[in-house]
Amino acid sequence: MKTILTATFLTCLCITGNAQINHGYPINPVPFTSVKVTDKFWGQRLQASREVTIPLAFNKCEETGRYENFVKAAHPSDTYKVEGLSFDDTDVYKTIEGASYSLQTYPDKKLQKYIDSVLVIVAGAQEPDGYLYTARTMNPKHPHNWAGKERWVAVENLSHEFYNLGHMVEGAVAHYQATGKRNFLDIAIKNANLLCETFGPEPGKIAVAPGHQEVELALVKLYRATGDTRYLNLSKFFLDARGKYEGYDRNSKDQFRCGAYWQDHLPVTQQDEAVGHAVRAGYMYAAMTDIAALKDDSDYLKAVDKLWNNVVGKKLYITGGVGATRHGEAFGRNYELPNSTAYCETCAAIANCMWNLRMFMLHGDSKYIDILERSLYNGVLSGLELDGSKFFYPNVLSCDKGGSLRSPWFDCSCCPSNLARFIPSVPGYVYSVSDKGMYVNLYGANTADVVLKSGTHLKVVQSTEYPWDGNIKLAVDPDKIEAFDVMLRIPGWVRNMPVGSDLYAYTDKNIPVIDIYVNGEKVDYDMQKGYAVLSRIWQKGDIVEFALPMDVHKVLANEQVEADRGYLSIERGPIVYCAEFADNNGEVMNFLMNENQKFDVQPASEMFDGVVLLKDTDARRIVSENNYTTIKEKEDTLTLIPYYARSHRGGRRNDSMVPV
Ligand code: FUB
Ligand code: ZN
Repeated sequence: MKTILTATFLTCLCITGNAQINHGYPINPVPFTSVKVTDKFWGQRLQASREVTIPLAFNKCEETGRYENFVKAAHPSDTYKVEGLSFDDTDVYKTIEGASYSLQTYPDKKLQKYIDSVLVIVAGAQEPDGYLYTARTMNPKHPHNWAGKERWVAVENLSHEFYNLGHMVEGAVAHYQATGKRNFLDIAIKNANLLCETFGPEPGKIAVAPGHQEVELALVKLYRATGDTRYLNLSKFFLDARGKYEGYDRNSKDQFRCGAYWQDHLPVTQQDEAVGHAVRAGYMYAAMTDIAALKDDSDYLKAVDKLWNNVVGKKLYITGGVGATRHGEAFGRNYELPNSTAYCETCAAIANCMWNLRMFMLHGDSKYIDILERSLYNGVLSGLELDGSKFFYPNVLSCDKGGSLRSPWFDCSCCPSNLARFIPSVPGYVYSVSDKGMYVNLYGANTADVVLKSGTHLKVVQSTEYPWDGNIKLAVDPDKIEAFDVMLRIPGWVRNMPVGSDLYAYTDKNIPVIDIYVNGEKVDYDMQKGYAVLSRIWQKGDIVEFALPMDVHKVLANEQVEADRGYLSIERGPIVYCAEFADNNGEVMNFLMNENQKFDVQPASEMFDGVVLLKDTDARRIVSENNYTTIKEKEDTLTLIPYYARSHRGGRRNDSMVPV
């Protein structure tokens, strides 16, 4: 017998129009603007993002004085007390980024006008040479206490000057691509140019390693948007600068003093274990993957491969979340994956998706999309209230009775604004193209206009009830008859490979054969790197059909994960499940599980946003009787809900999250 794995619950872009942009990768995602979501699951989330999350984040920026910081910076005074966090500006930038994505699919003049008005105050805060950092500019004599006395002296520490610029650039590129207007892009370019003039390997310039990575991947985006190679070179320069700083005590056991906290303990090409702050790491690994691809750099390539193997082999939660400890918001030791104290910051799950998309674009292997999908449906969505109005910062895998509830905002609100920008970008993760043809990576009902590398346009219509049902129908309509490959991802959860490492394994070892039909006829296909490759001459009206078996899997963690010994986790399709008090007579910790346990699959369209429940009507739990003198097993029904849907029915709120 195994006991069940948690308490309150239990876990058991580039973007313009339709053009393909050269990412420097052999595989390019189909821009999200070319993919129109037609299903309920993602349709609801996109709508909530547009109607709730983005307006809420803008309101919070106003209400909490984030806009006012820009106004103050336009009229500095040594009477201003610089409050909040040194990266509060980024919530404004990230929300503009999300709103810009939203504008591309749902044009909205009022929203565009609102953003323009915000950009007026942002522009007002920029110093004449391009520097833009309200935490200093509003009161240069007494800047924020993380800012350092002078510009950039604390950039290797907590000033976040480069982190702010990174989010500014990402927001500005998105805004430019959405609107064609340069009012944000020019601000970001001016600031980025100041960096190019100030930092770099040339004599007289400063060499530093940014204390919070983000600017590196943003500079790559700016390079792609402008073609200016200075940005690409500066990105690599910042990455190469890591591991050289002498200010740390490398032997210190305190992670904040040893440089590992911000991945500055070794040159990036020598890093092979994911350590330190998980969001910093995720953004850095994403940027390293960009450099590996764009500069064709084999040292970078080897490093990201090793880091990926470490994360996926030893440091990944079953939810696709990363970051085991609140102390330093950081990765733990290998196999250190506690459940009730898991950190799993929402931003880290987002960073994990961003990194894994890039790894796929580089290698064309579905194992990266498996991680992306796992993080997306579980680690990321768990951070978001179903109606888009509240957020989790850490995402624990188990908690006490009553549990915790999502909050509308935090003192440190990185996660809400990250969700505001990430969710509208999700349709951009569905399809990709290479010289060979089209990859279908994520499943969900949508229509897409895919431009192959040959220039041929495909109208693709995907029909499915995924993630609840594995039947998938794909209409592929090329505008001319052409030979190419359609590569269908056969998820790891179908192929007995939950995560592409031995960190997790299913108790059942079945690998079902997937029959694929084109125009009603069963076709042969090759399996390559996790894709069923359909090579044929395609023509208008071709229909592909197949079914991904949605078995309920019981998952065992590697024995070395001490926290999971004796526990099972349950999943079906891409969804990780949990048990919550509300469905289980107020108690879930005492259920017993075994490897032969069977679950009924019960659609519950009335619950949450319409979910599928898993029920075992023959489950057993341990109860005590006679004032704890007798312990016995009792039959009961165990009900599981999707992990992402937990914490909607009571608990405590914690709005005061700040970095530790
Ligand atoms: O430091 C900026 C952001 O605040 C980090 O990415 C989050 O982990 C939070 O600490
Ligand atoms: Zn965050």
